[in-house]
Amino acid sequence: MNTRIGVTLRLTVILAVILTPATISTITVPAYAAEIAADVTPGSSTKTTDAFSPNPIEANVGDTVTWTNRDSVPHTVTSGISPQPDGRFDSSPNFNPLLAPGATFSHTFTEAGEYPYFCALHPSAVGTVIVTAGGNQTAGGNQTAGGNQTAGGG
Ligand SMILES: [Cu+2]
Repeated sequence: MNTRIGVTLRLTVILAVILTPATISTITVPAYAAEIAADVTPGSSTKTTDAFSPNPIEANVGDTVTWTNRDSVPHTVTSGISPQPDGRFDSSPNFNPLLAPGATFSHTFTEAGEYPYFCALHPSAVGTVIVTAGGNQTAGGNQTAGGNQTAGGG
């Protein structure tokens, strides 16, 4: 009898913790995900860290980055430390399809971290996406407190 009551109380406490508004706002972070535009810049075939713009691209977990090829020749957006793809994202696996002039490539970042990438056709063209777990920033609630914003940097 006592054990059963104890279990019931414990479940109630657990449910109360799970259903608190703070927890819910953390879970729904992807609902505030942003769309971030980036460019493969004109003339990027002969560029290095200025081949992609902005560089670095700063995003929050859940955000989607869309690259547009603003150059007149094809390129790729390939994750990894140039020239070695790491398979995390790639506009052009095995160079197919190449990112033609005017074409776009999108990737949604679901984990915090630094994501180096490059053009597989022009390995000197490199960029970085920095993804932070700063989802609460957009939700607004914690923005004034500032705590989560700073913590997101690491
Ligand atoms: Cu290229």
